Amino acid sequence: MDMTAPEHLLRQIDTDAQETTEWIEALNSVIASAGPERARFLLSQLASSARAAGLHWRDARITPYVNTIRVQDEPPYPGGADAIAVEERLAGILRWNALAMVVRANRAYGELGGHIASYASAADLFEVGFNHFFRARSDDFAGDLIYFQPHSSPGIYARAFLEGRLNENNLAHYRQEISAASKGIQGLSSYPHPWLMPEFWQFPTGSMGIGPISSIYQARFMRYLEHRGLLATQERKVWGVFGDGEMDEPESLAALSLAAREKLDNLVFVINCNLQRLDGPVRGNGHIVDELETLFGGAGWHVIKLLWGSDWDPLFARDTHGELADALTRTVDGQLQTFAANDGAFNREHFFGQSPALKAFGDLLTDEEIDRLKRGGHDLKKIYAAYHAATQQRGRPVVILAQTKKGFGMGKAGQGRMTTHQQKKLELQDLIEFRDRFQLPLSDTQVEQLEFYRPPADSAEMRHLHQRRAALGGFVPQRIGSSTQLPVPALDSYAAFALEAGNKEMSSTMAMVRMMGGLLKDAQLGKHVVPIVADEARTFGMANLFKQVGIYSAQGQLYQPEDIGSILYYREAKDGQILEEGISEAGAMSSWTAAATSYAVHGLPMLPFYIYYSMFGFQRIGDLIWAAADQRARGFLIGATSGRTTLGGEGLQHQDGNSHVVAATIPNCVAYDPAYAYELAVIVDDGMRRMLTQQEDVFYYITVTNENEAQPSMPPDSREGILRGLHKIKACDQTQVRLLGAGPLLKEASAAAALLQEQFGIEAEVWSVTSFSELARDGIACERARRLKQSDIQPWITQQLGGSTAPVLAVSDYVRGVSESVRAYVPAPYVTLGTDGFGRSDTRAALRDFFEVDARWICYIALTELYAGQKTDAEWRVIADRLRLDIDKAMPSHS
Ligand SMILES: Cc1ncc(C[n+]2csc(CCOP(=O)(O)OP(=O)(O)O)c2C)c(N)n1
Repeated sequence: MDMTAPEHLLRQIDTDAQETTEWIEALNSVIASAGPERARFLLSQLASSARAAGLHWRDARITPYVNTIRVQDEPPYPGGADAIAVEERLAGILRWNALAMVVRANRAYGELGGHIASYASAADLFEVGFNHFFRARSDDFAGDLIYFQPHSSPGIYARAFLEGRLNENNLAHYRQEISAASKGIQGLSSYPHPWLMPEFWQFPTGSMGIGPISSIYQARFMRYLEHRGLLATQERKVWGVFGDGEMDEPESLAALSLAAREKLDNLVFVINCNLQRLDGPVRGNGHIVDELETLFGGAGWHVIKLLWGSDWDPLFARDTHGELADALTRTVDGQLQTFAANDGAFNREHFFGQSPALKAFGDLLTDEEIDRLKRGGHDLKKIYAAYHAATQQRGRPVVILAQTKKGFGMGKAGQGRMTTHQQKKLELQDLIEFRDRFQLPLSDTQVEQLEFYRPPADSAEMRHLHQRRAALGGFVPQRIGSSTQLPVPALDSYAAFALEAGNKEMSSTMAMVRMMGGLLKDAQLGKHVVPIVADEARTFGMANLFKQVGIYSAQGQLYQPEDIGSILYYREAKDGQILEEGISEAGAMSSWTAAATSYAVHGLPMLPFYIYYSMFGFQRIGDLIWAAADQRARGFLIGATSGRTTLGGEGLQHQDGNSHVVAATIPNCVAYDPAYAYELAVIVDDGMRRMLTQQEDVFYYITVTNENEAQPSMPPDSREGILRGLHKIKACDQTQVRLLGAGPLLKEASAAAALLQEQFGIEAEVWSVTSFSELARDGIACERARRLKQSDIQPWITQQLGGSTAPVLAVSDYVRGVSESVRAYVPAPYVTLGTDGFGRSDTRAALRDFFEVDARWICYIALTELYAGQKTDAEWRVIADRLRLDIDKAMPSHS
């Protein structure tokens, strides 16, 4: 095996040691006599001279593989050695209970899964947070926000058990939420899910990468609220504890520069660098810590490397020639993992045995001591020093790169093993060794039975735990869901133009933006509205809002905008209301989530409207939307420029015919595809009432388009139908066919009805479908209730279309799957038309012909339904010619 470290880990050769020493001594004397500021100045001068001389020198951004915080700079540990000893015992107990929870569940039901090794490695990082830093929400403080590494959740439950917030029954029902509920017990969700444990978890992090990006935008949103004078953030911190493997997710790193640019010193990342992910090492042939140091440092974060425990300090103190630091710098992560998986004797031979100088270090320790040498992330004192430094940092976010051992304490069964991530069963001997390792007061029988252990109430551990949490304001995590209601303005105060449109031409996007403008002006609600865009405000005609409410910028506006004279000028302001996120849908969505959950996280309800290209929503950032749903978000997602044939010109990657399929799969997402401005107004009004007044944990997805339409006024008695998904807009005496049109294609359905009447003498009713998904949900619920003998109520769509047996033809600008979803509830022959296939660039007329959804195609298909088997092929060709249709063309989804 070639164990040579890669080039970048090798030390550069020193060709003149004496000269090097002179330079270093000169620098040291400047630091001693003139202070660090002067030393930094001189170094900058040297760097610029080097540049001027063409040396192309640049700081490598990687510091040696040792701790950033020097021993002499470590603060004393609160409570001293006694507190450390108690907290170490607590961490051992928590590790045991977390392990027992997972192993028990899997003994009973091998399929349940769960993780032991991740929390085993993270326990000390969490404990220092819980005992000294994570402040709870209390009467006078709104609390720190903590994003927990998802698969460490057993440890968080274990702690809540000691705290008395969960009982043995809860722990015994880890990952058995349904069977627990049937016994009247709260089961424990696999990962942090506010939907499933709404009084416990605040932030869903189970899908890796979502936690990091969400926490950054949360910290930024707190600044936004503060700068707008809506919330005093009281130096509250956002803590994110994440895995080193998780950092490979693009979302994890996507917003690092935003955090630094916005100087988010209210944000601390703790990255648990146990050097392993699920399959194996994160960077077997390098150092993940170095890589992250470069990335975070380069983005402008303050980086704290927390690599080695206090028992290494005496060794480093003797390392005057840097041999030990060098050896650690040279040892790649794959090898560090092997060292973690093996005992003191192995480490003596393979690490300290590398050179006589290293051997001398090894000789200072017994095998047992070598075995117990701690990594920084397992040393409470070192962790405390890092966290303390992080909370003192001003002007920059902080990342702590904490080196740990995966499966810490799991001995041969798991520590540092390749397979440790998925280990959920342990042999009795391994369990006994674990007990001994953490000196747990459990008998062999108790160990075998995997008994949970809670020390007596008057024990030092329990007193300490409660006293520390009391000092920090209570327990975390904890979610408080209820919120103050916000008054919803009367509909005609901001949407009269839509309700009484009188056939004025406008697009639904225009109507949406105008309503938002009105809501922003509302005396009470206005300041709670959060318009969010990802560099498309002008596309949606929102430029007028720039001036009206300003674009949020923590720095205000440090330049004179080019268009200052214009009434729509690009106005950035510290108290600006629009969140302009640049070209980052993931960032904009994270901001939306922060705003949409502010009611619970900050006790301050906000009403976000994120307006975006509908194609770049569910399809691109669907997982962030799913997480927002889990987090019980309340707000509006506005899918603009929607409809595969309605967004002319833009082509295959822009034209959305899919988003309503995905929206329908999210249980608390209420989705609409309205045609008219008045429908939109009714929907927005209803959404606000449900979310802000009735406090329902739902959010709205509404598609709007950029096609100008003659907007009719609202017909009387149409409100219920609009909200339930279907209402009639053109009746006839003796209908022969019913045409259902959704969103922008309602117009084509209406035109088809006219064609049928004028050219074929056929009477056609026209219906507007505002939401296939609401109709389908209602259908599913009614059908189930009927089958289970719970109720006989018919679905809304069945009731509405039940008065006739005339065929029904539905058309939408989405794939047929959307309109097909209601087939079972249509009490007549049912035909669907949709836009299955790839979009392409052309005019709306050409696209609607291509996808066979324009008035002529609707007319032709309706005739084929009405006259099935009654005409010859030749006669159909005549009809097609009359309608100028090419019935020999290829299927759109195949071309
Ligand atoms: C988006 C996503 N992909 C994959 C997973 C499955 N998964 C859960 S934990 C894990 C490994 C995590 O490794 P790391 O972040 O290093 O954390 P550790 O457990 O080592 O502390 C994986 C792949 C997931 N939860 N989310």
